[in-house]
Amino acid sequence: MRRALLAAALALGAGACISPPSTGELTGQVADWRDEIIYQVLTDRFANGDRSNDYRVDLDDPSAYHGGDWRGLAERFDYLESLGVTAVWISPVVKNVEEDAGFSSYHGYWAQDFTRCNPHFGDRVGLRELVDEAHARGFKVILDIVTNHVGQAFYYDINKNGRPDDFLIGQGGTIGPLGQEQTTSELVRITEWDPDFDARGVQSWTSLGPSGEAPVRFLREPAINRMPPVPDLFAHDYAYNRKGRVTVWTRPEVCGCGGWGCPWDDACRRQQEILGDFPGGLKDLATERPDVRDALFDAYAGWIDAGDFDGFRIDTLKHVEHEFWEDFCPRIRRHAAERGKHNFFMFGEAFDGDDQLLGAYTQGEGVDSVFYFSQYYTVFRGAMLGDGSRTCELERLHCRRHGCESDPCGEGQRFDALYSGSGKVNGQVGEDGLALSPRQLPVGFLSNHDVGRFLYFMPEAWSQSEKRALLHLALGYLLSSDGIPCLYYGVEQEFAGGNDPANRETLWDKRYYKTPVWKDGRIQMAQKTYDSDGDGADDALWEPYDTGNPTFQYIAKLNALRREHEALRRGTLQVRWSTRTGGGEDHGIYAFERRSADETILVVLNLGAESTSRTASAGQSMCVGFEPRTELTDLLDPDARYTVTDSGCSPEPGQGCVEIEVAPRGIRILAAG
Ligand SMILES: [Ca+2]
Ligand SMILES: [Ca+2]
Ligand SMILES: [Ca+2]
Ligand SMILES: [Ca+2]
Repeated sequence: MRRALLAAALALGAGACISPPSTGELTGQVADWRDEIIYQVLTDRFANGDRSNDYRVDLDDPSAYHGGDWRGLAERFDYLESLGVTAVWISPVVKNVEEDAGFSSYHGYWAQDFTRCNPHFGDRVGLRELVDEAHARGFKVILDIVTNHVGQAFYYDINKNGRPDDFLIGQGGTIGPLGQEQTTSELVRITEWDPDFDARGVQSWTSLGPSGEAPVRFLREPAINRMPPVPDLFAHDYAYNRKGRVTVWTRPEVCGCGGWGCPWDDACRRQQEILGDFPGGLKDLATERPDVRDALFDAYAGWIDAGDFDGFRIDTLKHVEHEFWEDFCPRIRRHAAERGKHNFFMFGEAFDGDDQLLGAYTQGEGVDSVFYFSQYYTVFRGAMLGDGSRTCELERLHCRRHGCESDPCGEGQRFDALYSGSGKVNGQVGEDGLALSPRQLPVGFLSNHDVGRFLYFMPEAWSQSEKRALLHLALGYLLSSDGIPCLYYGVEQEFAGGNDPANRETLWDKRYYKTPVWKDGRIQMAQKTYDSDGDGADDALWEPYDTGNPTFQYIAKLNALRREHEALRRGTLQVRWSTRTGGGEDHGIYAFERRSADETILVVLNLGAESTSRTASAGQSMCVGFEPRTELTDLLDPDARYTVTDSGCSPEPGQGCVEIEVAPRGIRILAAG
C-alpha cells in the first residue's frame, strides 16, 4: 500500500524531477555505521532483472552496457543475505552520456542529467522500490555521487572552425602563473575533446597566432544522449573551469617536478587536480561558484528524498576544493536530519596513499570518512604481497590515524593523528548517542572498480590454494580491523580481473567462471571447480552466484563473526605485537586486540609465507588484555586453544602472557571461552 501511494506521488512529481514526493516517508536509519559491512556493486554488472531496459547491450564488449539493473539487484538480496553484508553501494543513478570514443557509460560516472535516472538501470519508481525492499530486508543503500565533473558534453573549439577536431598540430599548452607561463612543448598533438591543462584556460589560435580563450561548444547528439547537461546552469560555459585535462600525473615536468612525480601537496599539481578536466574528457565543474554549489546540493538532496538513501559514496574527492566539502556536507547532513534521517554517512574517494591528504578531508565539517587508500597500499598491496618481515608498517598505519608516542619501527619520532578526532554537527553517532570521529570510520577495501582485483596482483606461478590463502588472510584482516569494511562484488567468487575493465566482471556470465588450465599439451579455459567436501579433490562446479565455494563461505563466516561480536565492530584497537625485521620466531606476526565494554578479541596474523610463527621473541611472549588462566579459542578453528599465563612477559594487573602459533599466511581470531 505504501508503495502504491509512493508511486502515485512520484508520478505526480515527475515534471519537476527533483522535487521530493510529498508522501515520501524516509526511513532506513542506521544505529551505528561501524556495524555495517558494505558491498559495492557495479549495477550494470551485478544482476540483470529486467530485459526491457537492455538497449545498447553487448556482453561480448567489456566496455559496453551488459544489462544489469536495480530489479536484478533487488532479486539477489538472498545472495547478499547469505554472504552477510549489510549495506549495498550502487553505481551512480543519474542519466549519462551514452558513449564516448567507443566506450559506454555502463559505470555511471558520465553524468548528463543530474535530475533523471539512467534508463539502463530502471526508472525512479524502480529505484525507490529497490531501496524500500532493501530497507525491508535490513539492508542500507549507499548512492555513488559525482560533483566534480560531467561527461563528455562539450569540446573546446581551439581553431574556431565551429566543429570538433580530433587532431590538430599547433602551439603547445602552457602552464604556470600569468606572466611566468612555461610552454610544455613547441609542437603538440591536440584534441579539442580533451586538450592539455592550461592555467589561463584552454587557449585558441589561428594561423596568425594566439587568439584568446577557446570557446566551449556543447553538443546535441540525442542518439548517444550527448546533450547539454541538466540542470540548465550546467549548459553554460561559465559553470565549468575550462582549463583542460590534468597532465601532471604523466608529465610531472609541467610542474617542474622530477621523474617520480610531484608530491601530493605541490601547489601546481593541486591546481591541476582541482581545476583540470578529469582524463577522458570529463568536464570540470566550477564548484567554487555559489550557483554551481547550489545546483549540486539541490540535485543530490533531491536524490535523498526520491531514493531514501542512507549515505553517499563521493567520487573524485581530491579534485574538488576543500571549501566545497565544507559547504556541501553540512548542508546535506542538515537536509537529511530535517527529514529524520540521522547518521547519513558520506565517505569520499581520494585516490592517494598519503594519510595526510586523506585525513585532511575528514577535518572540520567535511566528509565523515574516506576510502582507506593508505591501508590498501600499505597492507594489501605492500605488506601482504611482500615478505612479511616488517609488520611495524601496519602499526605505523594505525599510528597515523590515531597518533602514537613513538615510532613502532624504531626509526623516527612520535606520530601525530592525521584524521579528525572530533565528530561533525548532525554527523555520525554511535548507538549510545555519542559522536563518532572520522578516526573510527575509515572505509577499508581489498579492491574496487578502479584497481585490479587482489588476486590479480599475486604471482602467476602461485597455485590456486596459495592464492586463496593470501586472499583469506587479507579478508580476515579487513573484517577484524576497526573501521567499516567494504567488499567489492565478485571477491566472493574469486574473480581475479586486472585493471579496468577486466575488474568489472559480469557476475551472471558463466564465462567469468572459467580459469586457464593445462590440458592436452596446451592452455585451455575450463570451468572453475572447487573442493566442496574437503577431501582435497575438486568435485563441485563453480556456477554463477555460487554460495557454496570456499571463499563465499569464508567471507560469510567472517561477516557472521563481525555481526556477533560487538568488539569486532565497535571495539577499540590496540596493537599487541609487530616486527621490525624478519627471520625470527615471530617472523610476519602482527597482533591486535579489539575491546568493547563486554568483550575482548585477540587477532593474530602471520604475514610470512614460509614458516609457522609465534608471538614470542628472545624468551619474551606477548602481553594481552586477558587475566592469567583465561582459555582462548580460535573462532575460525575451535580446535586451536591457548591458556593465558602469568609469566613470559611483564603483565600489569588484568593482563596475562600468551604464545599464539600461526601458520604461514594464517590468521587467528581468539576469544575467551
Ligand atoms: Ca536489464
Ligand atoms: Ca574546431
Ligand atoms: Ca574540480
Ligand atoms: Ca572433494
